[in-house]
Amino acid sequence: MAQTNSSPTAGQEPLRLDAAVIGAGVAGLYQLHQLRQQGFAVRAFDTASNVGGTWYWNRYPGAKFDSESYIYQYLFDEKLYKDWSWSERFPGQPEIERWMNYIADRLDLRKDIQFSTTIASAHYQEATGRWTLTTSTGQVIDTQFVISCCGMLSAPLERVFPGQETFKGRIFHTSRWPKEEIDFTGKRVGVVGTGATGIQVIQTIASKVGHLKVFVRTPQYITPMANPHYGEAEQAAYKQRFEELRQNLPNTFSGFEYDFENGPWAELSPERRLEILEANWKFGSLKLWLATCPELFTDPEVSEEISEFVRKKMRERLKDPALCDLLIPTDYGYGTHRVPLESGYLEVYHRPNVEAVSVKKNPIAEVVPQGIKLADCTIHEVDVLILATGFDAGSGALSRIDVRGRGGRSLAEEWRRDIRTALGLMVHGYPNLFTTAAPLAPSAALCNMTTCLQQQTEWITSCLVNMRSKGAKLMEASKEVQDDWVLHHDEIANATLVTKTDSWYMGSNVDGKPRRLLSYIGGVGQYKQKCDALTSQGYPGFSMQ
Ligand code: NA7
Repeated sequence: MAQTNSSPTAGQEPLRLDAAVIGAGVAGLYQLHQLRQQGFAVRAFDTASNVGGTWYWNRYPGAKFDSESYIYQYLFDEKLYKDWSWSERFPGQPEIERWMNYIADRLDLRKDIQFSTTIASAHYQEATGRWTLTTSTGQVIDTQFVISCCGMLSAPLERVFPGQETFKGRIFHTSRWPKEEIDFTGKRVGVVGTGATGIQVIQTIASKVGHLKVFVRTPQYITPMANPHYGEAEQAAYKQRFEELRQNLPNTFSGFEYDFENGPWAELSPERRLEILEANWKFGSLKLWLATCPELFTDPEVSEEISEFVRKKMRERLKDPALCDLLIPTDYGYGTHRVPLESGYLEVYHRPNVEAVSVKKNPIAEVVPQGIKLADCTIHEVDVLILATGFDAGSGALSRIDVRGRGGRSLAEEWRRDIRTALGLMVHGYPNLFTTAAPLAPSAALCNMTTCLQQQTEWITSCLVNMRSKGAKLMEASKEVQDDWVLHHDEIANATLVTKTDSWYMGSNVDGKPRRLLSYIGGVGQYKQKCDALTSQGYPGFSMQ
């Protein structure tokens, strides 16, 4: 195996690898571990100075899981699972980052990770059938396989408004939050964005700032988080379920522990429906969204019924009619984009130091030195500006690398025209490039990420091992298999209400991004079956030579 922990400089001989893994988050760490176990010369690269991926970068106040902690863990090793104990059901970023460090240390992964290294380009070489990767400092890597583990929410939308550079206070994007403590005492703070991130920030800092202005464009349906503390008894209880979780999670609709179990919604009495909705609401997780009934995603009447259930809950908490108008969605259905969990988010707006500013009809025009200027020229003065403005999701991370496949074709250019993949695992024209959390797989959005990333990285490992046993050097998705997958994906996606709503799920948050549901919505279990069938049938539609 190659020694991969030397410190690189430009001008050195290219580093020769079997596999280069881009990213040292949930997918990258496990991919590295698996390939190393299989005896491949592999190194992971990450821009960050430490492991964690999403959980390294998103260290903004209040960042936490929306997945239950005990299902976000890896399930490939019982002892690794059970030797870690969570302090609560939905812990915060510091604890999650500690867990990722625990994984890196326990599996002794650091010696094969090159931190503070950005892969700037990845070019396929027709002559050798290998890839040349170049880092932003000029280091060259010559590798047979490239495995993208760079995450589906890792390309932040940071330059959102003209004039940001003129702002005289500090400006933060949530996913590039500094490591040092930020003191908000007495400060006038503006937050743009009320997605899952904005909500976590807002509910966390409201009591710490002098004055908070939240600029609201699209209101969100919320679901309250029930977040009990875990002592030894609770930890022992969930650990006991290891085998059950390991068996079940990969076969559910969304990779969570719950699944649809109520039967056809239309056959339930109104009383029974309400009972289910109340129980799922009280459960305090994403269950209301992901396991009430599949009709929520496809049937406008069911969608409206459940949306109205949530609106009523929100109205009960938001006493002021003006706030109800501003903060309760009416023009799209519950769960047609990501549902955020919250803890006291709505009540924040009752605080005297918090103000919601609607920017729907009067949008933000620019950032000026003293704050935010709206289209009607009103200026909202703030000392600190927090942009919780989201990501170029799914395709963004890979598109920001200059990826060139056969004949110099550019992945970024192709995806600017149309985002197509073969099961979100490969792209036609880019042999030996494997992708995780890429478009058109459940891991692009609709999944408990660790469930899906384990499944994808295991599929990739098994593929590489299969190739090696056959003496094959090159694998590529045919155009036909990719076209078939896109067709299948679109058929399922277009039958849902998700495709009728604007959000990062549809790419509509990025100007000019092709509109397509980023995530496969046929279900995590069904997706796994399709991937497993490819393996067992010898990868039909993929060339292996
Ligand atoms: P999201 O969900 O994409 O949210 C971004 C927010 O920023 C959303 O409220 C946007 O409003 C708002 N936004 C973006 N640009 C503007 C402008 N120009 N003016 C006003 N408001 C704007 O990102 P998050 O980081 O919250 O969450 C991403 C995922 O991370 C989340 O779904 C979880 O899976 C984890 P809009 O809705 O576009 O009107």
